[in-house]
Amino acid sequence: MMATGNTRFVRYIAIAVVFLGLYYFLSHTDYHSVDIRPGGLNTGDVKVNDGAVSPEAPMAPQPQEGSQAPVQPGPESPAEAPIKEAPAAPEVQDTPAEPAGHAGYSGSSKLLEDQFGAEHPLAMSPGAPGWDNLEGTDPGPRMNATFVTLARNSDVWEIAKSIRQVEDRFNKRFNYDWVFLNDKPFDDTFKQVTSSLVSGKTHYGEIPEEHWSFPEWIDQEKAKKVRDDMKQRGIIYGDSVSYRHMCRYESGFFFRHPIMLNYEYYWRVEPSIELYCDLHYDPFRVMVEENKKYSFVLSLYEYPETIPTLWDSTKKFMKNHPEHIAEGNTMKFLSDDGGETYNRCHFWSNFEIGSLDWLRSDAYIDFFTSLDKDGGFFYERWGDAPVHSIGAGLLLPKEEIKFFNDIAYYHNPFTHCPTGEQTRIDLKCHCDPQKNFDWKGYSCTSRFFEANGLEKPQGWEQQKD
Ligand SMILES: Nc1nc2c(ncn2[C@@H]2O[C@H](COP(=O)(O)OP(=O)(O)OP(=O)(O)O)[C@@H](O)[C@H]2O)c(=O)[nH]1
Ligand SMILES: *[C@@H]1O[C@H](CO)[C@@H](O)[C@H](O)[C@H]1NC(C)=O
Ligand SMILES: [Mg+2]
Repeated sequence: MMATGNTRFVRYIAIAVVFLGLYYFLSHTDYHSVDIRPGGLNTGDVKVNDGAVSPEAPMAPQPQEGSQAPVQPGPESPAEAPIKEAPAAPEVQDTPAEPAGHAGYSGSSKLLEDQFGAEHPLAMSPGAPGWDNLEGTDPGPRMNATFVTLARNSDVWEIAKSIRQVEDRFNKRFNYDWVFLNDKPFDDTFKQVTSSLVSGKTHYGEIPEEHWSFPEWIDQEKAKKVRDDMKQRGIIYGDSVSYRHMCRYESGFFFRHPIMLNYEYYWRVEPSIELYCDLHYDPFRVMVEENKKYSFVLSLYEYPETIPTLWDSTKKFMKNHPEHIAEGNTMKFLSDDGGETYNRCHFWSNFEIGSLDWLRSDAYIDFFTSLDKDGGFFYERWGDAPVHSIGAGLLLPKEEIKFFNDIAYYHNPFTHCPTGEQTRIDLKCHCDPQKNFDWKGYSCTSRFFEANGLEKPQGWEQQKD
């Protein structure tokens, strides 16, 4: 009697565990095709390299070729998954009817906000409902958004470090997708390591050649002379061809990659960055609710040697396309003489949360296309940071650009550590406030505040030098 009962009990548990494991596996894996919309923007034929190892029959236990330890939990070892993984996935138990991270998702971010936002208001400050809930999956709505990283295979360990911090401080509760883009195919190590660290789905895209090469109107000899000259003058990345392709790609193409067409908002993450504070709320949702199109955490002055004629090209664009220049824009951030000259202020674009729909708008595309025709990505060394910044500054009304004080961030050599002692304690920050760059002489963030009539956070005077 007793023995029979026990056996049955054990069998029930075994079945339950297998199903949980299977469910966890299915809801955390995206080794199938991305839904890529045909047509739309002119992106050419692109090979989308989606998913990691053995996309066919991912259910069958696959022996790993040339394997080290299996870095990836679910997919490679489904036989182990139930025991190892199921208990560590509380979201599976919380919302058994919905895939994790996409509960109730339907339609555009705005629509979704109207449908579900009221039940789960953003936890913007201590004491707000949900503020103390930093475990488990966030019950609120998700935006139509993704992380995006441009990287080489050799960047794997530095991007792994970045991902881990983004996950620990934010995404483990939100499970947003992560798109990786590369001018070469990603290798298995890159895919295994990154997909094991990201809590959302991962997508791997190859960049079409026409987005990572010299356009036909570029004079190769002239471009080469510039690189030699810049090398002599010791300008950073001045002699690099790939750095120029990278800057042009980030300026004008990443948001048109077929995989990116599936999203409305992006958060750009680079290798080797740090995130220093807990994020209690979803910044994508802040962008949607506050109707922001572009955001930053650090700003500074550009090296003049890299952009001698960028402002001339910008003025030409403004003259040819007055219809794209926003009323109430942020020209004051970019120019001290009403647009005559550029003061070289720019948002540091290695961090960005922004609207893909804005980058895909006629206004921005016309702006980029006009600059691209002038050739400065190759005849000089225009960076994507001043290009995005001038675009945002002129094409958007100033209310649509956001400064995220709460997102503490480091990319060599600058730190944004939130101003305000109480803020840093509330957010469990581990950055040194003395290193905060915001109010120092070489930062442009003061100018942004002044241009927008914003009040600087308490304690900023103490961090001036
Ligand atoms: N696929 C690919 N990615 C690149 C290439 N060059 C740069 N990247 C990526 O583009 C982004 C910017 O490049 P970085 O080398 O970080 O440039 P940076 O931030 O100006 O300079 P650092 O101070 O060196 O970080 C990073 O995410 C890189 O991984 C390249 O040739 N191919
Ligand atoms: C997200 O946005 C993209 C781009 O606008 C759109 O094509 C896609 O259908 C949206 N996805 C969802 C699930 O609404
Ligand atoms: Mg970098």
